[in-house]
Amino acid sequence: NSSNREVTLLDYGAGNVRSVRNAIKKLGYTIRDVEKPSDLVSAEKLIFPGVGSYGQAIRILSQKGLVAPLKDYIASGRPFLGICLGLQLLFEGSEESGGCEGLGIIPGAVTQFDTTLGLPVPHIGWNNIAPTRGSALLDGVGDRRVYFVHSYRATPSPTNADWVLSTTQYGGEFVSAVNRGSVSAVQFHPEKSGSTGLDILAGFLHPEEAVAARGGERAAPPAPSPSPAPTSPPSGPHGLAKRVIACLDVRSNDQGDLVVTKGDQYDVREKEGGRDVRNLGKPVDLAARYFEEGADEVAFLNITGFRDCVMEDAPMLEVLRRTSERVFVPLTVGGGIKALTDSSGRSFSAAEVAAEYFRSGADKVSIGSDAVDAAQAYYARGGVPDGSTAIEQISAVYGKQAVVVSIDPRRVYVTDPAAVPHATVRTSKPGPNGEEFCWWQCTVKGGREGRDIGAVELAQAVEALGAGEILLNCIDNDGVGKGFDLDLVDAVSKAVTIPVIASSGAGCPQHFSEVFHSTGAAAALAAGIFHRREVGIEQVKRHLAEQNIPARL
Ligand code: 1PR
Repeated sequence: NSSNREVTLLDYGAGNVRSVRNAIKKLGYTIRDVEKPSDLVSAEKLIFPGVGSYGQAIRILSQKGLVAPLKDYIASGRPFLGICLGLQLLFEGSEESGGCEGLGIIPGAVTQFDTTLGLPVPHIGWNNIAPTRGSALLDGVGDRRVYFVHSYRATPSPTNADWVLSTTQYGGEFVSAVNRGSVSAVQFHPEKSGSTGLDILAGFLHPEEAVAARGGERAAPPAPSPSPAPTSPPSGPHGLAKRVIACLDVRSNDQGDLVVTKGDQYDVREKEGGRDVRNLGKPVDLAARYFEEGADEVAFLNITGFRDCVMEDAPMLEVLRRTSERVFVPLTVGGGIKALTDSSGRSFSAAEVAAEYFRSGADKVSIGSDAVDAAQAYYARGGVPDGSTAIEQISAVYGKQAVVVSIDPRRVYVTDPAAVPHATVRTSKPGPNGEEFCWWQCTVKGGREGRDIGAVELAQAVEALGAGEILLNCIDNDGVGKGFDLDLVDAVSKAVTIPVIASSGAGCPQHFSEVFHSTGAAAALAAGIFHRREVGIEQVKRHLAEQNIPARL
């Protein structure tokens, strides 16, 4: 007998739904898991977060005997919410997994985003939704951005117009939410969409209360006939926001406590006194503060991760677990992600190491030193992927959107580009001896060792190996507050098609607009100015909006 604060979760075990669980709990609900087909028969409110690939989802649901009970549940008129793949599976089928049949509840097929339009695929980030009619799910929140991560999408057509609840632009219009009767589904991730996402989940879990909390009335009356589905506001090819990311460099201090620290050009020790590790606060509290202040993502970098064994790094895993209960935007964790052997001699693959972090609440892992080795080995093999690297193995299991490569480059000036084997650029800031060219040397172990590979070549290699995003630091600019290295961000973002996160050097809001105006960066990350409360995240966002740069406010 279920209380009205209980929701059933259909987690078919193909991936991590920890953040969905956390969001449901945050809204005051308890979760009952579907263990067997009869649990669907007795469910009174069902959430179906789709993870993994389309074919795999259908295969597992069939093996577990859940397809027919799920269809019966949906037909029964009891409340249903599908998330991401949980929306796509309602359609007739998908191009993904070599053309695969879906549940066939909504007319139409799911297809891949057009990769020839010059827009990065997967579609990752905060985009707009344009509701086609009123609903408890989206009323009062339809003008706010939500977080998407996907490569396939359903498109609106006259045959599914009575289902379409909102559409979104990304190189064309796709279906971002559907609803008919008590059946709803969303392509975005409400559990990662900040307070907007929690409001949307609340609109599903307790519609009456949620609508009252959002201002009492349903915002828009139901449209008489939504056919054909209307188009989103004219915002160019997409309304994807430029992301602002707060980064927490974490390490143990000399007393052994995990603290947020921050260096200047990677030196995290106080300049005076006993040269203690700088302590800027507690990781979980600071991350929660950034979530509340509007960070689009939060990143933790365990800066001594190259020394530690993740499988024994209980404090960092605990930080993630506790953070993911309070932070409802994407969480990245880096430091020490690679295949390793622990002190008892047990070996773990990179995917197993990453799995430990994903289970603890991370949405993405960031690979630093190991990516440099991987890129060098890739070029040594003549530019052929061989499946052996952490990047390849983790992206094969969790998708490329879950794999970030963090680059720690240092600027090297040259007078004659022909004299070095690296891709150089003519720099806007000539060197100390008037050198007009430079390249950026990659380093490992937090800048301690330089390697004979440039940041541009590294970025290209890791894209080929299956990384989904580049976190582009710059040792020279780190903590200096004079702005991002625009030459570097420009060179790397031109060299790859995956999103590039500009990092290191932000000192004021103008540095963010500068990097977005003059480079192809998809996101910008800062640490020191946020930790020291010199600049607020909201202040950065407002400045971007004033500069006509799309931002999630
Ligand atoms: O090599 O896979 O174990 O990963 C280690 C990770 O730790 C890498 O992502 C590497 O960038 C990071 N790291 C290692 N040493 C340091 C250090 O500072 N001594 N921090 C370090 C990197 C750079 C950014 C920083 C921005 C913005 N920190 O994270 O937050 O530069 O700072 P700012 O806004 O204050 O200028 P592996």
